[in-house]
Amino acid sequence: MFESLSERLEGIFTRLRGRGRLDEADVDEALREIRVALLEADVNFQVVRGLITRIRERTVGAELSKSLSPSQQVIKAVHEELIGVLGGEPLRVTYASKPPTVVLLAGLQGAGKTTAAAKLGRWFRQQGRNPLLVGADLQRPAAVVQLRVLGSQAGVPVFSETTDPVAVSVAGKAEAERTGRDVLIIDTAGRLTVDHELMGEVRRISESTSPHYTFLVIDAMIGQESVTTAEAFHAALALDGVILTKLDGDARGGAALSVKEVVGRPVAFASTGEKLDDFDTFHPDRMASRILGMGDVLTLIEKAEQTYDEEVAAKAAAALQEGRFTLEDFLEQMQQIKKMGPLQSIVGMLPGIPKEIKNAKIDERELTRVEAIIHSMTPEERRDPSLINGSRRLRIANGSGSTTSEVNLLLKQFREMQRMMQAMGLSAKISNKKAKKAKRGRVTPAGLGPQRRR
Ligand SMILES: Nc1nc2c(ncn2[C@@H]2O[C@H](COP(=O)(O)OP(=O)(O)OP(=O)(O)O)[C@@H](O)[C@H]2O)c(=O)[nH]1
Ligand SMILES: [Mg+2]
Repeated sequence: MFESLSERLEGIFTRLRGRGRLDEADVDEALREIRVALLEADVNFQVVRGLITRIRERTVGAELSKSLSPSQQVIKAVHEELIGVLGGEPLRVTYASKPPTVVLLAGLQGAGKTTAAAKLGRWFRQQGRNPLLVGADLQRPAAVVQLRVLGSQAGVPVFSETTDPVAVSVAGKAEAERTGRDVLIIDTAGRLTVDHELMGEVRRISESTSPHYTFLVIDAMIGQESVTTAEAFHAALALDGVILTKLDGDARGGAALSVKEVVGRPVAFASTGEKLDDFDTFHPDRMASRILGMGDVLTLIEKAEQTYDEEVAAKAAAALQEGRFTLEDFLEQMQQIKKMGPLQSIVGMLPGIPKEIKNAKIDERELTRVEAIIHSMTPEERRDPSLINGSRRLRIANGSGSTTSEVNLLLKQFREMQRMMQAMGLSAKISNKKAKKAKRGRVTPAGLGPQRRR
């Protein structure tokens, strides 16, 4: 998706950059081309109009930043406005104080609801939750079977019974309360078009389960059409967001770029394939960067500057120097790195990194799993992993949806890193002291004991 839009925009920007100074006519011409590119990508015309107006306001006649060239200024404005159109901030799920947190999925036939339900189940497990899936699609007998198959692949139990969709959903919620499942995901029947009967059904399910999140599942492949459908669903159900599926297809991407503005609700999750792992929260900033082409140094540097919290880095460096680097520091560092966007692009941005490292595959899902494992530990365990015995290990594995051997592997990797860092910290200290000692002409370095170990 977005390939042709990306190519078009890149072409426009390359031409802009080729000019030394830009006058108003240059910018207007570029904006005209951007407008056409967006319309051809199937973005809603009103969305395009708003976007172009805002970019123009920011680039023509406005006070230009001293640090950026005029063409960079345009690129920056396009980038930031795209992020806004895509929804700004990614979704942060807040959980119900009285579990379960109920998530209701609705959508047209074949949009990808059942697949998304299982993927969401897996995603919640990775967040350290205990979800329960409810098969409330009783239209087709095969629907519940499909959900059970996907649920078992995701490691999430499925509740269903052959009563009626509302009764199943209510019973599913009671079952979650009874068995201590803290997230309930309800998969509902699809419909060919916005049809009154089925819409009434999903509305009754909603009224009787009071969902905390109601997501509309939309197939990105059907373009503008899906956005109009979304408006109808929103009127009936008060949506919280959209789950956009089949982003791996060759859709032009207009739906992703229009949903937020037209429906007034953001894309919460995006599905990029049939596999359970092809799923994650939707990140407007990463998507905007992807649309503009990741080769763009400006956006990457800007992002790195914005998100890398120097304080955290300084704290970790100090911890490292003192030879105490805990799992908490480790997690904090990883979260910083994740905030900067796809790892691959950051590595690609750094100068002087050997090609074989740049091309190495960095698996962000691996990071997500590590994060889930660390999140499932108590603060004491994070500070002192030696507390983690067999039963604690099992609890952590269950809580994070991983296996005990994965927990073991993480602890082993962490110990190795800690040892490496202690060695580095120690040698930094020794060379510091040596330097000072040499200056003062003293012989024995005092107080330079071995590093404190945990
Ligand atoms: N390529 C690709 N295929 C997907 C994606 N999500 C779902 N699919 C496929 O789309 C088809 C329909 O998915 P379902 O999850 O059954 O859709 P549904 O909305 O539950 O359909 P109904 O229950 O009939 O309304 C299946 O073949 C899925 O494998 C995706 O992100 N990418
Ligand atoms: Mg289904």
